[in-house]
Amino acid sequence: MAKTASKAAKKPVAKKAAKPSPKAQSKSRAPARSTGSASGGTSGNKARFTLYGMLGSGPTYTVGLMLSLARHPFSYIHVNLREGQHKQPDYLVKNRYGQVPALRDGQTYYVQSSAILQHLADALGKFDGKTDLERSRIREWLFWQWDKLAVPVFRLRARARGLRQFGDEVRIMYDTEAKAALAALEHELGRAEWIAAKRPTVADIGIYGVLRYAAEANIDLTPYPNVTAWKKRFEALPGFGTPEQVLPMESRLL
Ligand SMILES: N[C@@H](CCC(=O)N[C@@H](CS)C(=O)NCC(=O)O)C(=O)O
Repeated sequence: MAKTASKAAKKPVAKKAAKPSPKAQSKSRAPARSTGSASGGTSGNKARFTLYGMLGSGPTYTVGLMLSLARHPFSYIHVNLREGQHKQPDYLVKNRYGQVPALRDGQTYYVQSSAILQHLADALGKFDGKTDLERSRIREWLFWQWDKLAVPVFRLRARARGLRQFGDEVRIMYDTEAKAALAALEHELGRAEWIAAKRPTVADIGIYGVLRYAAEANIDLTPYPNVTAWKKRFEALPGFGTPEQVLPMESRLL
């Protein structure tokens, strides 16, 4: 956790690794070889997990948030998107899509934030579904989130930050899409406290990782009282942290 983060976080990430599930224990823990690259070497890195990402990235935050909520410390490598590090061959071997985040677990790199969430839920035995039906619901919501919610919210946020340019017609289209997605979520959260089960799961974490940025995308959540109440409940979970509390600005090896 970044210096500033450790002070501000309500309940910072535990210093000791959480006890892994038996499933997780059977997985390789051998540290990956150092890349020695501009994308960040991991020489001397003792942590099981290394997150590659960027503080401003919502999908990177989602993965950091999961690790924070699971009370699992992680090393962090800052990937400089402005300098195009995410398109360099030494990063592309970690993430074939040339995007952040990537998560190293032992010798293996995992990519796509929703897939990483599911890997972590499985590996750590936390925020997962307890039955096949719950796990299926979680997958549904994580697919829905990228299909209907994340795209309009992140595009509008990128426009507001000057990272993407498009006219009012497109802005209105994304705004309409975001509102339709929020209406669906509002309806669902009128029936249950958490999105996919009777307790928080990676579906909540994935969706929170998008809605955290609603204000930056100029999306007002006040017309959605169930969503607003759920957001508050989520922020009260032990281990919760804001992006600045969860992600360091610079690389950090444990
Ligand atoms: N679906 C991907 C989205 C990742 C993504 O959009 N990452 C952005 C930063 S927030 C990125 O790397 N953009 C650079 C690019 O796509 O070239 C995930 O969930 O991991």
